[in-house]
Amino acid sequence: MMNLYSGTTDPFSHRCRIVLYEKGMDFQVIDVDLYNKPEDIAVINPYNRVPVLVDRDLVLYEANIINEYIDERFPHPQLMPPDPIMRARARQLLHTFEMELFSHIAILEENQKAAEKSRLHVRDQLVQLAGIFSKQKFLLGDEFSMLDVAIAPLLWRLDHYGIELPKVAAPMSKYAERIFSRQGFIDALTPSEKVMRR
Ligand SMILES: N[C@@H](CCC(=O)N[C@@H](CS)C(=O)NCC(=O)O)C(=O)O
Repeated sequence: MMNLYSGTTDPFSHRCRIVLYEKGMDFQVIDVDLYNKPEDIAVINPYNRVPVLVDRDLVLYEANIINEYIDERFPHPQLMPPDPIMRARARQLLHTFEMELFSHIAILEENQKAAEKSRLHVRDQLVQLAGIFSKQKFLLGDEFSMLDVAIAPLLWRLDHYGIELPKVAAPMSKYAERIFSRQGFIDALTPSEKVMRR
């Protein structure tokens, strides 16, 4: 059985939990309190961070790497596109999300002075992305994919991060609700995450 070491409020661990629950497979989530981190995390991940996936002899860290492994081991429903060109584009976009969204989330959590600039940057990026949803239901088309998994923990935490979407981004808010109503998403929320959003 796969074991996921997962931070109870960590957006990256949240991504992996979403994939595990969307796949409906057998796994165990081991809750990690980031304020009181057990020493064994540093033993299995040289960067001493969560999430970490342990599947027998295989130990993986980095949320997107873990998620691609789970997607390949349990291909139904498939979350990465089957076509190599589309899959490469999806990976490129996953990288763009890290650079343009999640690196700014790290700044706003750690550096109060730079926080407002990062909030505005994330808000503007989400406003730009909102245009996509006039044509399709999810980021890569009409099917839920790994791109939706990657952005969902951020959308869930917008209030928590103090980011307010303007009216022009209403399609983004509707898209977020579409994700939040999925059973896999609901099941993946920890009690601490459930109270993050009013
Ligand atoms: N790029 C990594 C980011 C993981 C990460 O930054 N994890 C943080 C929590 S948000 C962590 O475990 N930090 C260690 C600590 O807070 O002690 C991933 O995608 O998994």
